Amino acid sequence: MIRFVVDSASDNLCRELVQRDKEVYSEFDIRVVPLVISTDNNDYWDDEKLDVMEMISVMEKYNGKSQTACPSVDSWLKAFRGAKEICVVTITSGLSGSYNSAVAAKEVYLQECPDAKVEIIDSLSTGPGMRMPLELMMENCRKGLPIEEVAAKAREYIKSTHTYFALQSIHNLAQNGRVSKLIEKAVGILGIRLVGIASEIGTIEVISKARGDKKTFQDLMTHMEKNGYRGGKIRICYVDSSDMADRIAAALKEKYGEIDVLAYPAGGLCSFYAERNGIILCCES
Ligand code: X90
Repeated sequence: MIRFVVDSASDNLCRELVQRDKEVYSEFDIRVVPLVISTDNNDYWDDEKLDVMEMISVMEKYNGKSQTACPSVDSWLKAFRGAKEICVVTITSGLSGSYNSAVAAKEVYLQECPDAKVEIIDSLSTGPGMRMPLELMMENCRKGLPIEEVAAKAREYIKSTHTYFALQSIHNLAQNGRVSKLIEKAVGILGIRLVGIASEIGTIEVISKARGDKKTFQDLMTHMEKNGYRGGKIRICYVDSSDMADRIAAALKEKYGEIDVLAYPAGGLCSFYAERNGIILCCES
């Protein structure tokens, strides 16, 4: 059986999802490797014990510097050990060292276990953009496809999806050098959201600065449709803003009929960067 290993940017450990996916978790061998979010006083491991909303509230009051760290080679290795066939999905290599760390772990693992097969997939995205290829891999695994094909299809699939986001604050992204200071200045103003898309190389690309919920919503929809969305699958994670996610889901259902859409709270890593009222959405095309 293929073991799936993902880093915690995939939101997989968010309590609601674990609860919801109980059967999936018992059917497949899934391991989640945590990233860590740190302040001068605290390390928050992004695992099932993390109280995400509590962390967000502390961060909002905290004036010092905070940062994140991707999984070490060793923590990937620990998650690999014992498996013969492994498919890994990482957060985008355009913003994190997680992919490189997983690749390094693969090299070590193949020394230990030369006949193992390890496929590392760069999601070029985060959150729902990691969950979507993972779901596809599970379907193809159920169909009995060999690991090479499971991975190849996931890589192809990633090219046919888009990740969008709408963020009310990009303080943590800017503080950690993931967006330019110039972009940061444009947000910060009350009621303005930065609407953007994951670029082809998995970095942050700005679409617009939207004032108010209605405009945010319109800008998202316009770009999704412009880029080819026609009623395919959608996954959304949100930080304390299920209303925006529900609204998007309802509008899409009205237009396209019964679509496959699922919204859930973001895990620790995505919540830290997307911040309160942020949403990240991934859709087919
Ligand atoms: O290695 C690490 O420390 C993790 C660094 C993660 C950096 C950014 C995560 C961004 C999360 C922002 C909106 C979605 C962006 C779309 C992906 C290109 C949320």
